[in-house]
Amino acid sequence: MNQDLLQHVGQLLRNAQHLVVLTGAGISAESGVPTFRDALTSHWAKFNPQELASPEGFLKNPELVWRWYVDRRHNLAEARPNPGHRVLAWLADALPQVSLLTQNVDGLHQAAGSPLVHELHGNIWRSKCFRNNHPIHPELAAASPQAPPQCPLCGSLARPDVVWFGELLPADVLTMANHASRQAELFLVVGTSGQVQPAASLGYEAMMAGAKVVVINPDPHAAIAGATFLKGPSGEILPKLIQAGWGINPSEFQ
Ligand code: BJW
Repeated sequence: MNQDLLQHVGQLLRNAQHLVVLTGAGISAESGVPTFRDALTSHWAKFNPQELASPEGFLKNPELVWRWYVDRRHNLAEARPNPGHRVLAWLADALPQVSLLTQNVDGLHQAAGSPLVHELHGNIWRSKCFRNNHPIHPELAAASPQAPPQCPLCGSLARPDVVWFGELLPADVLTMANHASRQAELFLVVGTSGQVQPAASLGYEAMMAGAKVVVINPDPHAAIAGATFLKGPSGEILPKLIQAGWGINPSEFQ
């Protein structure tokens, strides 16, 4: 990694009045959580997204979809935040204004101590009913690992409270994300392939409004034209940026 570039971005971070961060599955990869599109180990390398992450797929085979999410929750219960999550939580205290936008549904930013997390694609730990979005109590959801239980209020099937393909993102979260992106001075894009809309447009929106944009990802395909690209895993790069900006040893975030 180019040390001058790390120093430069570390200073940008240190001086940022309003930092906006957009995270994707890659920030949780070092916590052992599979990404969606990486070859071999990702979810979509093994499963068809239309079958598992769409309303049509759920209606076709609710048991299959429900069990996939039960398995993912089971695996996530073992996952712990990594240095990347911890750096972002630390920044919330260190800078005047930080807006954390995540596409992740895993709750690891909250587990790391980030005080306010704007979840664009929902949260896997919550369930709601398919027809009316009635909240489903976590105990009712956990008591039925093989098939979705029925909603006590309307009888429709329970589903995870996440955003599937073809569904609208929560309007309040998306409005906030658009607003923050246009106000950002510095915008970090961490661990996302940038293939899923509308989240993928936020960095461009920020750039159009005058923000400096920095992408952190091991895969150069994730680079954005006009943005600074830092190649590497976020659990390594983010602590190095704190070292460059504040002189804090990266081991503090281990
Ligand atoms: C590391 C790392 C390390 C590895 N450190 N990095 C405009 C044009 C075309 C299509 C559309 C459009 N507008 C809307 C659409 C349709 C659709 C869409 O975008 N489709 C595209 C795929 C073509 N969007 C939607 O349907 C959205 N709804 C919507 O827009 O409503 C209005 C509308 C509907 C229909 C038409 C038009 C308008 C909803 C999107 C919902 C996405 N849902 C999912 C599932 C969530 C629930 C669950 O978890 O099960 O969200 S799909 C999946 O993708 C998940 C993720 O949040 C999302 C993004 O993935 P992410 O995070 O980028 O992961 P990966 O795997 O792709 O990338 C990981 C990256 O990490 C890689 O780059 C690695 O290199 C990197 N990495 N290790 C740092 N250690």
